Amino acid sequence: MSILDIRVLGDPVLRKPTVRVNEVTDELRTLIADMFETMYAAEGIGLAAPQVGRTERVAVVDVEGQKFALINPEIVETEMPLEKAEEGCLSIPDIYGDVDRPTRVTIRFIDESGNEREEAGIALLGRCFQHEIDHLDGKLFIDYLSPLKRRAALAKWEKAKDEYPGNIRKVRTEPAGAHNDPDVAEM
Ligand code: K1U
Ligand code: ZN
Repeated sequence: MSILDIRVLGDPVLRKPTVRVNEVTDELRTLIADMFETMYAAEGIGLAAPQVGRTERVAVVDVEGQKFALINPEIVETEMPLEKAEEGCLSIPDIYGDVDRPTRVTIRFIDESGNEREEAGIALLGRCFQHEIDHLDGKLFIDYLSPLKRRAALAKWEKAKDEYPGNIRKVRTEPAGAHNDPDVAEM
């Protein structure tokens, strides 16, 4: 398995709609395994294919042990009211904003075994399903912010984006216990 580079805001791949998958192959399962590994290394709860430079309609999610590989996911039902909560994005590091989303969603997708499934998600799981499906449609959480908050988020990003040459975020793995330890050399 491999940890993949994450594409950050400014990379056109994040704005391209994805292409539906026709067949669940071993190559696709390898991509999914790599996406899970990358998501865990980056300490995220979800990751969509465009975030690793791919155009397949595929995402992975793990919210509190509820783990899903989502192939061709679609939202089939949403339940109101809207609920506001803070979101971040592995492709826009250190930028956060409140997003209103339906409280509960039902999604339909194909799993890694090729079976069609439906799952309902509330709270963080429902939010994560929506955030990842948005990625697959070229949409980012900052698109939901008010003009004022979006401008502030983009101004903050302008200052930070030079840390990511080529719009690439290298995800590092840390040996256990190395986090914030100045005596442990960076890998
Ligand atoms: O797709 C991504 O960019 C991953 C993103 C997913 C997400 C975050 C917040 C709400 C909905 C979806 C992240 O995982 S960013 C990391 C993060 O914000 C987070 C991590 C652990 C618990 C809660 C949030
Ligand atoms: Zn995101």
